[in-house]
Amino acid sequence: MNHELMTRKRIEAAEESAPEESVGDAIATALADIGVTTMFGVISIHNMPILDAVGRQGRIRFVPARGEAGAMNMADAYARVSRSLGVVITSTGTAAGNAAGSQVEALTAGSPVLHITTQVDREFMDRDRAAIHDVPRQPDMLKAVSKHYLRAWEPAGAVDVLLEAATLALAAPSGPVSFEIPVDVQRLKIPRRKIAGFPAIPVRTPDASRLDALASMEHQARRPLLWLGGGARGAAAAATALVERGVGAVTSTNGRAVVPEGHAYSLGAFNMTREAEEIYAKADLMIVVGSRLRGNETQNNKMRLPRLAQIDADSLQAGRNYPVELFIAGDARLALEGLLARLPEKLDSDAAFLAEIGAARIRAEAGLLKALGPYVPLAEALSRRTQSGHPWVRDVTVSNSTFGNRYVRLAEPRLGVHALGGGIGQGIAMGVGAALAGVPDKTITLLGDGGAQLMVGELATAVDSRANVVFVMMNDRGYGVIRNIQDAQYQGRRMYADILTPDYALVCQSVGLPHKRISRIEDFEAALDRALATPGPQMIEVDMVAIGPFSQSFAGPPAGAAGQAS
Ligand SMILES: Cc1ncc(C[n+]2csc(CCOP(=O)(O)OP(=O)(O)O)c2C)c(N)n1
Repeated sequence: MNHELMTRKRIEAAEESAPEESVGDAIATALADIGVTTMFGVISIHNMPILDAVGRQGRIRFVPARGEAGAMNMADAYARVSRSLGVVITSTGTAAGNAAGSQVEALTAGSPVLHITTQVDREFMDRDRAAIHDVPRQPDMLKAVSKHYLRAWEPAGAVDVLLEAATLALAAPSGPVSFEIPVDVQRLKIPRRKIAGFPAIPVRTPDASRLDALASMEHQARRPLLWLGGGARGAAAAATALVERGVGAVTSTNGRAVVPEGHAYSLGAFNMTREAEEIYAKADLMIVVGSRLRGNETQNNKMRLPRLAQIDADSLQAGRNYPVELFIAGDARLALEGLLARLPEKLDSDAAFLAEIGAARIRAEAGLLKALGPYVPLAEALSRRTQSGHPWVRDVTVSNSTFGNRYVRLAEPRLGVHALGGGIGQGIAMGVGAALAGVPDKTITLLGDGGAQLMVGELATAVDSRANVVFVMMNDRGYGVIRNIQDAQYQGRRMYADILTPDYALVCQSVGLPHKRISRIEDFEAALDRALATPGPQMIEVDMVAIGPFSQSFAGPPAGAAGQAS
């Protein structure tokens, strides 16, 4: 060991046993103490007291993303797949702003993400004094994309504010929480302290008399259905038990696999098909659990649904999109367990109705396959693999809107990650975050060539972090869905959709990412198996120009329901 290194080690050892430590060190310690093992972000002058401590302490794996948008997507996907807190750290100003678009997605999906961001020194903060990296109304920006926003004003309270932010992110309805800490606060000293694990997360217990009322509605119903959303992800066992007793099920895209996707009494996520509408027309009760009944899954709330009861952890969501006869505020799992306790082992449901549900799903699946044309073997190969437990991450691309979102089966709800808010370009980073979330099976990530261009830099992060992910890029050279919408609604005027697409073989080569281009669909399955069997990131590029179009073109959601169907 050379002299300089020995001196540094001695100083570090002395600092570690000192009764005081910097707030930056205390933040790093507290995160590790509450169980954070991985965090994502970009280092910068305003967060270096924290990240230097993270590095020195060596208790948390820090994944350096190439941009804050990617870092946020990584933390979001990590949170969804690990079912724990995702942590991202950014710098103040532009850096926090870069994360904002991806934080919209975390907010939409209700992901428990802790966004640690910073501020200029307190004497310049909020005053428009033109400090470097300053944005005078940063809190307004953060509040707009956060479930909650908290600032650590003083060193003495910094760790407690951090713990509160982490707790708020996880408490249902979960969501991203921004924690802002000025850089001068990070440098100040506070007494050393040890945190004994994660603070208790408050759980909202549903009201017993309301559950009685729901049980009596259920008793009267002969053709009951559950509509399960992302908020029901933690209630899979209770939801499945209800289905076993004779309640049919349908899920939102974010609630997929809350009930096993191939269950005979489940429509899966085929929730807006003609077959589904026929089932809704026959049902005499629908219990909506943890779902927003989103516009792109209900024809902008025009789709006819039966008599509704609703369970949600957020009482502000009561009847927001459809009028409901009964609303129960509370935790989804506790509410469904409470309902099970009030119902007989076997419900007196109409057996013919239940049988029709599975049959309707099979018809809907067959209809979907017909629309895929040459891509049927690809969809089938992916579905065969994902069913065994691979995380299935998808960007907004035609292949997801058609088959990825509903046909390719999930083994568990947490294994499905997609851009719920419809924003393109988040798939590469989400694939990295999902791959680092501790699932042994390799992550499979579906990309479009247009969206991928927003985040090519994160391919370097995938390689650097040795993320165990296969990227499947559906390359139709341009914005396919936009072209389809232009054909359907704008007399084929191809404005701004035929963009230059990089040569992804060269892009991959430049960062050392193994790449395989497929020009014949029959080569896909073997390439997928090879990529799954080889550790580390891999890219399979599907040349859609060579293989040809889908047999039915997908032109987005029905006109009037703005945005890309997801
Ligand atoms: C952040 C964001 N910007 C713009 C859009 C509009 N948009 C929706 S799909 C799309 C094209 C995506 O192209 P690609 O990734 O190649 O997938 P494809 O449609 O070809 O399947 C665009 C620009 C969007 N949804 N999100």
